[in-house]
Amino acid sequence: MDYDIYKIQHDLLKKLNEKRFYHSLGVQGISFALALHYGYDANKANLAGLLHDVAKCLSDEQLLIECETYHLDISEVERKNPFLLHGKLGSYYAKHVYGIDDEAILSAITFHTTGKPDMSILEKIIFIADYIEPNRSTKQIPGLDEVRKLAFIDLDKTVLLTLENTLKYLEESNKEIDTLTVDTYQYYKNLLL
Ligand code: DGI
Ligand code: FE
Ligand code: FE
Repeated sequence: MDYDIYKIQHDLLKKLNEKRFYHSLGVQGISFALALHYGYDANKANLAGLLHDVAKCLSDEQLLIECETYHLDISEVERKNPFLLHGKLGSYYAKHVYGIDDEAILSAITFHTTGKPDMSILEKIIFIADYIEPNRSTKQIPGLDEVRKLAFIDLDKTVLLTLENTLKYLEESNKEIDTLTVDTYQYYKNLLL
């Protein structure tokens, strides 16, 4: 695997707004660290972390149009909440714009928002890194410091805690919840019983 990270970063500077760009660098760094910590390929995690939100700065309309153009499946929930598609479309970009054919990376990007039951190590790393990267603020996320500590102790427990927080937030703000988010939560809850 030999990608020019610097070149991809430079390209993301054009595709993303400033806040999203720094967020992506934050996720890149913490994904790299988590991978080193858990004995996973750190370069893969680095690349997946950097690219996870590559399709985040598209409008709802653009997300729907592009997903239709590239024949990516759009569920009912996604049609009503198109931002949920940025993982799926991001994965498509990773493959077709950046030439990444590593399925582990592509899948980690696809599922980074909802998670999925029985995630691979890389999927868990990206899912968690997105939540705990250094630019996230303690004001935004309750118990962020604890989640950050836990991430370096137990990935499964951290996935569960992240999902608990996310589902609570979604319920409180009356947002529509994707079945995959609930399924992932149930899976990790049962696993850790
Ligand atoms: O793209 P980011 O903001 O870095 O992070 P993300 O891709 O994890 O998206 C975070 C948002 O996604 C957060 O506000 C919670 C929301 N989310 C996660 N699962 C669901 C969801 N939103 C809805 N409506 N439904 C879900 O199932
Ligand atoms: Fe995202
Ligand atoms: Fe993100």
